[in-house]
Order: sequence, then C-alpha cells, then structure tokens
Amino acid sequence: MKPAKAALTGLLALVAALAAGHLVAAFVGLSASPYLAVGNAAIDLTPSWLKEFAVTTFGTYDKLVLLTGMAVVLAGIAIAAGLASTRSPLPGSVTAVVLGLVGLAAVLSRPDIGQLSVLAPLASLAVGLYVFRYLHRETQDNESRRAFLITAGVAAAAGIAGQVFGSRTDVEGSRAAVGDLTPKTKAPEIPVNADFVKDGTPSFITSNKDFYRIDTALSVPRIRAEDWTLRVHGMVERPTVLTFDEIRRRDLVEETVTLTCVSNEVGGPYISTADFTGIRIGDVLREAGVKAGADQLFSTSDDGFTAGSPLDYVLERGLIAIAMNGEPLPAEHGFPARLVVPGLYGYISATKWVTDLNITTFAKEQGYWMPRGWATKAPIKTMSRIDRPKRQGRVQGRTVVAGTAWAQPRGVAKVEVRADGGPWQEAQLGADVSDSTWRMWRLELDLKPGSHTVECRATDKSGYTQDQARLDPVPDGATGWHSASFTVE
Ligand SMILES: Nc1nc2c(c(=O)[nH]1)N[C@H]1C(S)=C(S)[C@@H](COP(=O)(O)O)O[C@H]1N2
Ligand SMILES: [Mo]
Repeated sequence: MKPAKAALTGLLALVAALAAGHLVAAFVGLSASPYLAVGNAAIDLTPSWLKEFAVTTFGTYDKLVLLTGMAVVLAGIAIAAGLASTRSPLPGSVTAVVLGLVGLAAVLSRPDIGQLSVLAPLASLAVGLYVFRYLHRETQDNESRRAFLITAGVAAAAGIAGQVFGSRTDVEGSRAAVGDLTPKTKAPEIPVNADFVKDGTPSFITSNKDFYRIDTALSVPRIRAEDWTLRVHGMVERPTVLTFDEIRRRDLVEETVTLTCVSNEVGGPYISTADFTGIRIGDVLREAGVKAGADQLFSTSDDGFTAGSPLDYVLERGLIAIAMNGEPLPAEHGFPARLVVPGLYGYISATKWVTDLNITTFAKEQGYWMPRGWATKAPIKTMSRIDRPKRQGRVQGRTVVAGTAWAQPRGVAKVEVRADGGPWQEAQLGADVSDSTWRMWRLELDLKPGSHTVECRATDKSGYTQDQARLDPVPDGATGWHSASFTVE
C-alpha cells in the first residue's frame, strides 16, 4: 500500500469515529461527544500554571487553541497508525480501540452526562474500528478512491448533522419567549459623571456583548428556561425546587454589580459591570430554613462546575440572577439563571447555569478550583488599572491618565497617580455609584516631551492602600501597581 493511502486510511477512520460519536451525542447530550469530553477532561486535569499560561497567552481563544491542538495530535496518531498498518491492519485496529477507550473514559469522567451517554463513545469506537478495517481491505486489492470518497462524505455529513441536532435545544427561542423581566426595585440611575469614556476609561456599565467571559465550558450549556429547575437542599428544614416561572413571578430586584475574576493579572481585562436582576438568595434560604452549623453555600452548574461561598455573606448579599442589563441572561453568561454575589470573586460565587444549591459546610465540600490550588476564601483585593495612555502609546499635548479602580465590597476612597517615580498626586474620582462596583478616575499631568512611566494605586474605604508587591493571581488574586510607559510628543 502506498504511504499516502495508508495515512489517509488512518485519518479517515479517525474522522469517521469522531463524527459518529458527535452524531450520537447530539441525541444523548452533546457533552457525551468523545471529542468534547476529552477536551473537557483535559481542561479539568490541566495544572493551574498551564491554565494560567493558556489564558494569558490566548485569552478567550484558549478553548479554540485546545480543540485545534487536540485535532492536530489525534490526526498525528491516526496517520502514524495508518502508516504502521501497510501490511497488517493490526496496529491501526489496536489504535482505534485504544483511542475509543480514551474517549469512553473521558465521557464517563464527565459530571453532566446521562445514562445513555456511553453510546456516543461506543459508537466512535465501533465506527473507527470498522471504517479502518474496511478502508484497509479496500486499499489492499483495488482502486480505493470510491471507498475513500464515500467514507469522507458520510463522515462529514454525520459530523455536521451531529453539530446541528446537538445545538437544536432552542436557547435563543427560549430567551426570546421569556419576555419582560422588569424589576420591582430598580438599581439607581448611573450618574453621567460615573465614567470618563472620553479620557479612555471603559463605560461604567459593560454591554452584554463586551462583558468578560470566564468558564470551563467547552460548549456553552444549552438549557431552556422551561426545562430548568434549581434544587435547594442540604442543611435546610424544607428542601425545595424552584422553577424559572416561580422565580420571575417574585418581586425582582436589580443591582449594579462589578464582577471580578481572581485570575485577572495586574492591569488585566477580566472585570466588568452590569445591572443584574433576580431574587435574593437570602429570601429563598430563609424560607427553606437554614439549619445551625451550616457555613457554606455550595452551588453546582449544569455542566458540573462548583463554587463554595461563605453562607453568612451570601444570605445578606447574594442574588439568583435571571437578567443582565435589561434582558434575559445571554447563554454564555448563564441562561436561564446564575448566582451573583457582589463583593466576591466569580470563582467562589458566580455559578452560571446554576441548577443546585447545597447548604453545607466548608469541611464537607470543596469547590471546583480548590483542589487546583486556589484559596477557599478570598476577599477581592483593592486594585486599580490604567486604561489610558496605552502601554507604548503616544500622547499629543497634555497627558490625561485615566482608568478604573475596585475594592468590592469596601468601595474605593482614593486613587493616586505618579509619574516617573515622583510624588503621588490624587486623581479625580468618578461618581461613587456603590461599594459593589468599580470606580473610574482621571488625572491631567503636565509632562515634557519624551518617554514617561505612570503608576497608579487605589485606597479603599477601610483605609487600605493597595500593595506594591507583585504577586501572581494564584492562590487568591494578583497584587501590584499597574504602570504604563508611553511617549509624549
Ligand atoms: N458554570 C460555571 N460558572 C462559572 C464559572 C465556570 O467555569 N462555570 N467560572 C466562574 C468564574 S471563575 C468567573 S470569574 C465568573 C465569570 O462570569 P462571566 O463569564 O459571566 O463574566 O463566572 C463564574 N461562574
Ligand atoms: Mo474567575
């Protein structure tokens, strides 16, 4: 057999196997697709340092990079197996079975799969093995182009059909059908002097489309509001299950909240602000009757992510949010419902696609990120960021330095800026919207032409000034003053 044909035999068998698994998964839950399951398992097994690296290097493209990397590695293995099988089909058959078993193990390791899910990786295994042996036989004796073309065509059709059927849960339809979620208690109007967009700060409210996104989900969980329920159980007198309709019929409250990611680097982009609408977790839990001794609200998402939040704090501040900036939550931000706890980092509180609230203790349950080296309790650090001038930017005329600062739930009292290591000067602050949100700032400086470096530091309302020492985000948030070097012309 010619090497090119041998390689193609392996590659096509792989494509057929993945497509078959994807197609079956479309009917038993897309997270049972062996390809996605291996990717999701890889994410969960990735050491924190590598995840950090991936997020800092690829930003929100990290998942695309992972899926592409997997495709390249798998293709390499399949081609090698094909080439090793020019005489006997044994090496290729063994490879097909081994890869099939890896897919099966990955699917079985997923927390969000149903009982029928094993059918998807089993289909992959069977089809991979069958197609490889079929193509191998065809190429031995005759003109095999026909067999290759048919296989490629059927595999492509199966893969596309899987993608289409798998995404058929009509989330957008369900979102549209939700209709109006006007809160009974609206968040106060944002004053016009809350941001300095002209000077380069972000707008005070982040649009849903620009809101940062961080999660471990390779495919966004697709849940219709009418199918969704939230289970409340554990150390409560009266366990209960809430539906979307039951939540929306209650008195909805709206709050302006800045969400912050613990893995944000100094100067990083993982912070945004929105008006979230929902009901207070405290009301739900008080109705359920929290038992003495509980100290943790342990929330679980549809895709198995978990977060543990301090119960006392959540009882006071937590929201079950169903709307964001006046519309139902976007699918990527947790539709139909998520938790929002003003003043806590996202990883220990802001569970998207939330389906389960377990009232428990920190001694008993550990959230997703704890075994991966992140702190169980992490107050948001007092931080500030320069948004303009941009690093290595050029300034014409007077220099205006502008940015944002945050210290939820303490609130920002002061931001100072210094140029070239000189004396600290107090910046002008934007309106004080709430202690749960960021605060914008600006300062005009008279700088001579040439290169300059500015630094900023915030002081919160408890009197604490942010730390100069540079610390990495792991385990409980980065510290350090942000700086920007630029040229005045
Ligand atoms: N289901 C689920 N919810 C999650 C996460 C996740 O990985 N899965 N990540 C958390 C983290 S680390 C952050 S910072 C916030 C980000 O919320 P956003 O994507 O809406 O900005 O969601 C939190 N909720
Ligand atoms: Mo996060």
